[in-house]
Amino acid sequence: MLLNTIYGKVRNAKMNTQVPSSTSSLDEGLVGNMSFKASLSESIEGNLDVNSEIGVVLPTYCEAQNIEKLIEEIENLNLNTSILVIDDSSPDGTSDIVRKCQKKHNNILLFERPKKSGLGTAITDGFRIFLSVKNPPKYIITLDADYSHNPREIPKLIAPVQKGFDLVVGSRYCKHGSTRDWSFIRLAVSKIANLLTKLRVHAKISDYTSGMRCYSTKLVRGIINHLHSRTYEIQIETIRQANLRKFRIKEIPITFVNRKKGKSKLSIHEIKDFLSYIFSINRKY
Ligand SMILES: Nc1nc2c(ncn2[C@@H]2O[C@H](COP(=O)(O)OP(=O)(O)O)[C@@H](O)[C@H]2O)c(=O)[nH]1
Ligand SMILES: [Mg+2]
Repeated sequence: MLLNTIYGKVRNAKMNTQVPSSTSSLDEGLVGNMSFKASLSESIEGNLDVNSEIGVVLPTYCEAQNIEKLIEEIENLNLNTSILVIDDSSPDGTSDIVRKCQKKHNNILLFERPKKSGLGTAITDGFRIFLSVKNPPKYIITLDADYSHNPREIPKLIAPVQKGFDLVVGSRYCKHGSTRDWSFIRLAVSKIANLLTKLRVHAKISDYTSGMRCYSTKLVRGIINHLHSRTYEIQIETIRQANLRKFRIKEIPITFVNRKKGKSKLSIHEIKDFLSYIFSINRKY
């Protein structure tokens, strides 16, 4: 079950020369079976011999104007990272820009899915891939790829996880957190979503929908089989599952800046999915 989602989406991706010819870099236990293992390693472009302390998952749909600058800034942090881009065959050529970055840096993986399949499944596919490599990273960061999250705030997120927290959420709504350049409507939608969530999920945080986070790999392993979100509700589901399992959660302030390039992918359908998830939450499960 663990990797079925990815397996269902495996396609004949263009191979990068860095992809190892054997599948030995994937964990047999997590990947499940040999044929899947082969399919997965053929679908991910880049060097699967990941041996980094930090895995960064970047979900992208039409982020051609943002992705290169973001990758370069993450590289410039000089942390021990592997960057995994989950792109949904963006028609603006995002994946080709990632391939260009791969020629410059050997720590970039690209998983190109055949069609737009939602932010939620992009994040869980990213988790599964990092859990499946032979040496999974200790920490997994998620970040929007539109530059709303400042990569220079990544070290702030990692520090508490290094001290024993399992999930650190970059929060716009705690003391010293902020949002910039968001429309009144967008801020109102976000605040209402957070208020509704708080009534159902009782984690001690103020921003349930922020996409900038650091997870311990232990937490991701503990909740992966309980994540079923297709779209933006993944942000709530991860916190809810972590909270139910008594993992330690903390938030730290971040500044969220509305994207300057490209368009938001949050559509009315996604808002509907999001609301129906919130209203379907049973407090006990
Ligand atoms: N792979 C993938 N990424 C997505 C999808 N929808 C949104 N994203 C990415 O998720 C991040 C957040 O989306 P965004 O449109 O900025 O949402 P907003 O910040 O809530 O307006 C961005 O990096 C998007 O490119 C999707 O269906 N598939
Ligand atoms: Mg955004």
